[in-house]
Amino acid sequence: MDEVRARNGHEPEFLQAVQEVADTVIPYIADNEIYNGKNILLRMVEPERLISFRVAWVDDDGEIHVNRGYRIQMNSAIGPYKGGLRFHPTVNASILKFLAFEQVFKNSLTTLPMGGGKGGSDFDPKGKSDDEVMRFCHAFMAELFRHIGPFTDIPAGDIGVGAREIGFLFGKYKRIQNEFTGVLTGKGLSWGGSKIRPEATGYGTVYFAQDMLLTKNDDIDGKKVVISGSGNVAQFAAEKTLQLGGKVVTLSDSGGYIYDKEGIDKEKLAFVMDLKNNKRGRISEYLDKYPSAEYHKGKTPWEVPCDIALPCATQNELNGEDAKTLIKNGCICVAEGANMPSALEAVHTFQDAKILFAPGKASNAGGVATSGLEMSQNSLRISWTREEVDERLKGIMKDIHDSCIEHGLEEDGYCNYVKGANIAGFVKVADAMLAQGVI
Ligand code: NDP
Ligand code: 2IT
Repeated sequence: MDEVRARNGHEPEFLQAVQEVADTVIPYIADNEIYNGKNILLRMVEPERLISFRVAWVDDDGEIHVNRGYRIQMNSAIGPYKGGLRFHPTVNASILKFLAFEQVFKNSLTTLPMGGGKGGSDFDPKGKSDDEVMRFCHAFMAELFRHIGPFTDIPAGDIGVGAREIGFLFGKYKRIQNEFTGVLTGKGLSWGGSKIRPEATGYGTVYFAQDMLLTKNDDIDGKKVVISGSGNVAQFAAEKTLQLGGKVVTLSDSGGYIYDKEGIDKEKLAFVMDLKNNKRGRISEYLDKYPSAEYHKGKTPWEVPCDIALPCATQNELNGEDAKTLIKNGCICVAEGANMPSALEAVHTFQDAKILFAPGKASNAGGVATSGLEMSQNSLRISWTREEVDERLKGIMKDIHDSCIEHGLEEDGYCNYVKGANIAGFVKVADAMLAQGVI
């Protein structure tokens, strides 16, 4: 860690992600001779390639803007780089390096042959017209195209990058390369996309929560569920929770959260999806339609009593105090839909209380796993049915859960899913790196 800190001291999110892995993987390396003296973890924390580039574009008033674009190609030991693109004003090298680092372990856990990468820009899509978003995406791809390809690096969506942005990015790539290939995932169904990919991260998170609860002979039916975020992951986590008989009482965005004690049912969720995806509105507008709900401006939903918490917005959105409040109010299970939403102190608080806690790299892996299934379908030039993709997704989430149990079960029977996910993810990548020599 000293060497990692010395080299990356100005990157707090990246150091946090590395620390969490180091805490569990270093003891494992010490116990397993084949990894000794090979400096594998030190190699894994250095990106294979870090690309940063200018993105200049013109707004609707003819004004020129400059944003910074990135692609971090972290590790390709077990497959081509794979991971999302994030468009958000907070994007910087630290955030993308933490996401790319997590992605390496997550992709390894999926059982599919994918390396890890992440990219994006400090561009803010909020308040921009469709034409402005298109011009930005085209300008972004005008540079990114030379660094990616269906056998090299396959980007997808993340915060601020959904179906609309993937369409513009794909169109530009195809135009420049004169090639129709599966270079991006999250594509539309009529041009190479996979069924269930939009749903996959949220559904997978809930399948994982269900697998965890099953170890206690319990399930989601009848449980009160608090969800943060109201974007892609939150929406489909809510949908699957409802299908399994759970009661969703909160959703949020960066402005605050809504609390609907009667429950956000199917009809109310359809309203939220239209509000966020088509009208690009704010979650506070939920009250215009459902005035009996409460809006808590500037707050996160962790103060609402619940059985299950699904943080699905962004990194470090749940701190140590929030974790204590959740436990005090009876929460028994936390599955992360977002990447690193729980601060380290919160993770330790959950683990000390011995409640079920799944880190994002395990519980939100259904998104990238289904991206892997989209790549397979593109290579085969066929498309599987909804049922077929959903069954595979369920199977992958169960396999990830089994891997966590295999490496994370402690003597008293408590499963440390963080340890399990880190070690299981590490072993596959480390073995490939050993086989490939000093690279
Ligand atoms: P979206 O852009 O669809 O939605 C993001 C949601 O999180 C919005 O409700 C947004 O609110 C909220 N949010 C974003 N930044 C902040 C912030 N700083 N504070 C509070 N709320 C915030 O993104 P996704 O749903 O795709 O992504 C959510 C999380 O899930 C991210 O951590 C992402 O990395 C992770 N993830 C996504 C996957 C995918 O397939 N899409 C796969 C695996 C993980 P607002 O509108 O106000 O910004
Ligand atoms: O964090 C993630 O796993 C994603 N944003 C999805 C990546 C992908 O390639 O589907």
